Amino acid sequence: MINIELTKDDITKIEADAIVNAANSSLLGGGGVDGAIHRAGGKQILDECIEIRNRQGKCKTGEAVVTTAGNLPAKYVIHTVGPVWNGDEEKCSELLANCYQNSLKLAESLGLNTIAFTNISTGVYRFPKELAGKIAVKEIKNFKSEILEKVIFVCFDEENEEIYRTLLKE
Ligand code: AR6
Repeated sequence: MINIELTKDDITKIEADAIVNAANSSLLGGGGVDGAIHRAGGKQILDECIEIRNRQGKCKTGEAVVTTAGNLPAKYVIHTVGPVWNGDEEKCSELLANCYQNSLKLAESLGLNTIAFTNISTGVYRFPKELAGKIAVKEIKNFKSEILEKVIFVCFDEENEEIYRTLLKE
């Protein structure tokens, strides 16, 4: 079973095998956590994102790609593209679940033991935080792995931290 931890922190400081970035489909960076990761990780991350774009085109919503973590303490950055909340609960929930599943599968295919997630889509993309938290926790709990040992939920704001604290007690 995967061990789940919760912390309130800046994900760029986390020492995990992989940290998961809430990117956009351009893969070319942006604001929020994406901006923070590219700023702290350095140009190598963007260079690899550009290589991926040249190879496969844009990253679709719900999918995930991996790059080096550059100057960050993590080994890899997994970039996933969350859905922009548009009120279609069923479709948005499915796409957000795909983000978690595809990131976990990618980490497993690389033989990684620890992975740290941001609260994907709950910033600029306006996904309701409570529902996003429920989906995140459910997807981790349902993921069966012989390789992954630990998932860290890295919350940046108090509201998300409180939501996850409650969800993880259940
Ligand atoms: N460490 C951990 N979490 C953070 C950090 C950080 N340093 N900074 C922000 N968060 P957002 P989205 C939290 O907006 O909603 C970007 O421009 C934040 O509190 O970063 O998926 C991309 O390029 C929130 O809970 O991502 C896309 O265009 C969570 O990270 C778009 O934003 C996600 O907020 C993606 O929007």
